[in-house]
Amino acid sequence: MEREVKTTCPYCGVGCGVIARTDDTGAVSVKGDPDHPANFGRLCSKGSALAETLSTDGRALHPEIHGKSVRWDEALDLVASKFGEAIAEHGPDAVAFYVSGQCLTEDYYVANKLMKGFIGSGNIDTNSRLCMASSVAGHRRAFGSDTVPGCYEDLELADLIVLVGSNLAWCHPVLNQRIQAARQSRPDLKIVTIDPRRSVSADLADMHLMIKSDGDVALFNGLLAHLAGSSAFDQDYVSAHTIGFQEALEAAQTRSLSDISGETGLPIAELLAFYRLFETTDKIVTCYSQGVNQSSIGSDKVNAIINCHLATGRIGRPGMGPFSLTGQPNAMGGREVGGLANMLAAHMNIEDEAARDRVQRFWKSPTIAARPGLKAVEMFEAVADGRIKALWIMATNPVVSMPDADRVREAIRNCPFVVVSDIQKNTDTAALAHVLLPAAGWGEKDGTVTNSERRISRQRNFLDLPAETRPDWWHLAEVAKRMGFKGFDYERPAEIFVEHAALSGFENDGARDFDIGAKAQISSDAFEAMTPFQWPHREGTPEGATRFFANGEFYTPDRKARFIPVRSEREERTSKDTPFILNTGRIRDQWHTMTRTGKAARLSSHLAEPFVEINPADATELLIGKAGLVRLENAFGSVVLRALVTERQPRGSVFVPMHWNDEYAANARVDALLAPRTDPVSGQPALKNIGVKVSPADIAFYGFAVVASRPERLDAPYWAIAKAEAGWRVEFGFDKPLDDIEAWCRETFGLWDRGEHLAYADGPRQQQRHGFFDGERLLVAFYAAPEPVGVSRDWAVKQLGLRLETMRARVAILAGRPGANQMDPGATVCSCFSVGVNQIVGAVAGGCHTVEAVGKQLNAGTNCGSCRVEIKGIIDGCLRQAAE
Ligand SMILES: Nc1nc2c(c(=O)[nH]1)N[C@H]1C(S)=C(S)[C@@H](COP(=O)(O)OP(=O)(O)OC[C@H]3O[C@@H](n4cnc5c(=O)[nH]c(N)nc54)[C@H](O)[C@@H]3O)O[C@H]1N2
Ligand SMILES: Nc1nc2c(c(=O)[nH]1)N[C@H]1C(S)=C(S)[C@@H](COP(=O)(O)OP(=O)(O)OC[C@H]3O[C@@H](n4cnc5c(=O)[nH]c(N)nc54)[C@H](O)[C@@H]3O)O[C@H]1N2
Ligand code: SF4
Ligand SMILES: [Mo]
Repeated sequence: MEREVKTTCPYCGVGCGVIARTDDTGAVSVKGDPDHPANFGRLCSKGSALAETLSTDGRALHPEIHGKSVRWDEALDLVASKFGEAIAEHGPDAVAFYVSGQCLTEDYYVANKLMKGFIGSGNIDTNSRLCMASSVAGHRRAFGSDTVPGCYEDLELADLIVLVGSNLAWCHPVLNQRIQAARQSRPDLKIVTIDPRRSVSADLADMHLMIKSDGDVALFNGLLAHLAGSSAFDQDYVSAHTIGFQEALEAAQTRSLSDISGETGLPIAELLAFYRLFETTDKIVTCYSQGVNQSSIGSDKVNAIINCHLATGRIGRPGMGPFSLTGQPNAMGGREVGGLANMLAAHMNIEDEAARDRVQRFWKSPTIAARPGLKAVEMFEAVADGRIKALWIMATNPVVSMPDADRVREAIRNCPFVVVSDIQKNTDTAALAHVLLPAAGWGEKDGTVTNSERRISRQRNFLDLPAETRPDWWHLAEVAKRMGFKGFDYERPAEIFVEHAALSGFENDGARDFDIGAKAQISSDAFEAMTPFQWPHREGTPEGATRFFANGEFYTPDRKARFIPVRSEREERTSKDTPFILNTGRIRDQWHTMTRTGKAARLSSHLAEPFVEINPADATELLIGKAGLVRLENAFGSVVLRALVTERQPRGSVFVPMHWNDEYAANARVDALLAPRTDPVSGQPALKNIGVKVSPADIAFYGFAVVASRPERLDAPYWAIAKAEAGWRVEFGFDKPLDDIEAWCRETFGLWDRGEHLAYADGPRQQQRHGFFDGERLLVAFYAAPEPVGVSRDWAVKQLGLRLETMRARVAILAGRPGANQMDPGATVCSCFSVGVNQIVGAVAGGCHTVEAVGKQLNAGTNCGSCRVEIKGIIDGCLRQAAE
């Protein structure tokens, strides 16, 4: 029977509403929920491809101990007894939980309650430490609470949006779509992007400040000094609702304009243009993300931004305010429950004795953590030096995503007892688990998440739990019960949610920002039917849009905000041996460590390989050819990646996506190169600025393969594999030519006695082409050459699914490109409709000179719209070429 369920996207912090439809055959399709106030029906490429990531390929389906399936009881008993023993022998601080902004609020709540209230340690931290900690610290320093003052509507109401260290177009695409739509109706809406590289978001901006890495404190201090003497300064607001302006101003004034120009790398004229725009526009929202947070001076960057909004009173009013964009679907929910090691619960401070007493009374718990626990980087250091005897990792993949990733891997490997709760079996982290607990994934689990604008939405299940998978809260509650703790007899998420809501309102009386007391009494049915709402939602108040701080009322003891004097300076991270700045981040169609998005062919086609973006002049100087392979290294580690030579990258700096890992590439975990260096206030690691050496990789022979089934093991100095429609595509790099390619292929691709073999070698250019067929079906095509292989990848992968009836068709595979009568779509640009660059070029040649016209003809860019900038670039390029 056909069924539609309203749920929420499990990827970014925009928190889009999704309608999942299951048809008679059980097939699932998704569309945007037109009634959800985050997206009003829109979705991005990742959201629209959700149904393609639901297969049980690679799923963890049974509890395992040392890789062997066991009964749940056995696994849970072992976890409870190992944690119990470690605590009995070494005390509660000898155990730790490392959880995730991808846990639902209910999972998170139970994890925090168990660790802080029952085990009695603060040692629960989360991947949000790598993500939101500097924002949390900045908010708490300025506002006395971790409060995001505004809401999404402000982005549409603003006249100026400043994106600081945010690639919104790729990382919060639906917010970008909302802004672009607002701009269509109000072309005066200006956008400024502040980013050391020209991201796609910078392409969309009216002004791009190509700032030096970590130049932001200088930039915003300069802005504060500028505003102080301008008409934009709001003396009334500053006097009535803040303290510390003078000290902050003095700190800001220590730099002259030319100092700021030096520290930011921006010409004075550009600085002044930005400062004047900020001065003369009233309705400003400053959005910031990881270019701000993931820095050794991240908290100061946050406060330097907030200072400018406080000084102009532009906060908490429609169209105005500082806006921290959250990364993960439930980064906010995790902060609400107190999932960070230095928080307690429900936005109460762990250092506050009265708060500890209040939470302990509420939980009726035997104990309460007396002090903050270890923050992520410290936690893995404690694992490495043996202080942590038992570690539970849930919904995060630290072997890939933590800085100093090789050392983190060793630490986990050597830890006496490691539990991993994950949905996938073979992640780089799950591979090291003593006990693997199979978790329910998106579509199977049930609970709530909170998005960037403090809106709480339901994630609902519409699929049965596969095999023995169980939700994360259940893993935790079962272990808690087995450890002898009372207060974990939950039967469903609704019971956990109402307890969390009750704690938020408990002895609150308006003293704490986070209060959803109005939901403390709701029934399971009401929870089931709950529609998205913003917090706060105090008992006895109506639901509605909420903003904070237009009239002060901050959460400090005197209810005034604090200006924070910020004096930190940008530090040079490069050296003679490591002269390049390594910057890292995200691409449009992959999510973090790819455990889900890597399953969708559509999402793997946009950028199918780990790569390093490098400026053409640097590439030339280092003798790095177009599509050559490059080694990046420093004292921490090394990686090998494909060169993407591009003007988007400034000289002296390279950009690498964070996504690739050992499941998808030989040696591309970029976090192996990152120092475990953190912001002193927030403990957030600096993931965007480290020195590296860049050189051509020692590769003498290249290969490219399309294969019908994934090879068990790949062995080459360089390989990278990506899902394709009817199989996989694999890139190779070897340090010397292969002697016997047929034998190598048979061994690598498991074609022992199978596969009719066709081969072609091009003598002078030493190109080799091999095809292996099972009747009319292509099993493997392998192309090799002494230089990067010039095969049409997108054409080649399409051949996997075809019936190659004639010998002629099979021989044509060896050509590596389509025949004269066939179209080569070229590299995918629009992943929603699988439209390639050549098709777009064709449409332009045929007279489509606007993005809309191309959309009409090919559908490209008409769904999520994330590729519209790229399409425009292709049109512009074609027209320019035609004009030259
Ligand atoms: N497609 C996709 N979307 C995602 C995610 C994903 O994995 N894939 N992950 C989600 C998560 S968890 C997060 S946290 C967000 C992150 O969202 P973003 O923060 O927007 O993404 P990043 O690419 O990490 O970094 C943003 C930009 O910061 C710039 N930057 C680097 N150093 C500096 C600096 O010193 N100053 C300034 N001003 N800018 C700098 C980088 O060049 C980069 O373009 O994305 C969320 N959305
Ligand atoms: N170099 C560099 N490193 C970075 C960053 C960067 O910009 N640059 N960004 C940092 C940031 S902001 C973030 S947020 C992190 C993200 O890094 P991670 O959290 O490590 O990345 P994910 O791939 O999202 O990991 C989620 C894991 O949970 C599993 N999973 C999915 N759903 C569920 C579920 O319902 N239950 C359970 N138990 N498991 C589930 C997935 O299979 C996967 O293994 O990376 C950080 N690391
Ligand atoms: S913007 Fe995309 S990834 Fe983010 S919540 Fe919406 S659909 Fe999901
Ligand atoms: Mo994040």
